[in-house]
Amino acid sequence: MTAMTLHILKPSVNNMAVRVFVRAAKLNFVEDDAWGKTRSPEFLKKNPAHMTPMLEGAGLPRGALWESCAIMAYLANANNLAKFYPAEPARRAMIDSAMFYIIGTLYPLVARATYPALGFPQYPGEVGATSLEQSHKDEAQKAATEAIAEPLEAIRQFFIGAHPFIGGASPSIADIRLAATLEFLNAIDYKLPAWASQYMADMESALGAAYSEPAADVRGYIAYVKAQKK
Ligand SMILES: N[C@@H](CCC(=O)N[C@@H](CS)C(=O)NCC(=O)O)C(=O)O
Repeated sequence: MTAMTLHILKPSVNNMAVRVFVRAAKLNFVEDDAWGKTRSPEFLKKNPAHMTPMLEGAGLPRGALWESCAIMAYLANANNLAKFYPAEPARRAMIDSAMFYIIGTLYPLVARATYPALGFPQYPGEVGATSLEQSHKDEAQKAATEAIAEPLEAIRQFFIGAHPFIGGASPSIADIRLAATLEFLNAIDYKLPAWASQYMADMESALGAAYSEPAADVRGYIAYVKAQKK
């Protein structure tokens, strides 16, 4: 089977999620580092949203697919990987619900809390992207940081419960998305609750190099950014 191409940006946790998944699932892929290319005419022709991760491969109706969770769900479906994304509708719905909650509620807070420290641009309309004084931006960043605890606890209570992972005994694509998201919190030395620190350790131990290798790119970027500030 021809290898699919995954266009990626190494410091990004949105990208890390898919990079971990394709390794954990042992899929046949090649990675293209899209650094500096996402706004090029060639890339925009394939993907007008200029977003990575972007999957390119045979069988995709428009030739390309973006959004990390959609890519993982598609690849799990296409390769019958029920271990990562259960086929039974109600169990699958829980994974979908967790992923949408992570992407729609948790990640925007993590982005507002960490992007200023990471040197990433914030989204239009957010305080951090305005010309307001720094004190307002600091206040917004603090509010976002404080708000992270609530969705995190909801995820623990509702999706993880008594099991080690959202997927139950083994990590699902929602777990991969959650763990990758939490990696960025190291940029602000966020103190995770004890259960979440244990969860992160369990994820890395369950997935091994499939997790550690892409995580090293994110961690390396965070270490670089922190070193610049010293
Ligand atoms: N919700 C998307 C977010 C993707 C995203 O924001 N990608 C950023 C990197 S973190 C990107 O590719 N930016 C390049 C650009 O916009 O030109 C996902 O989970 O895949």
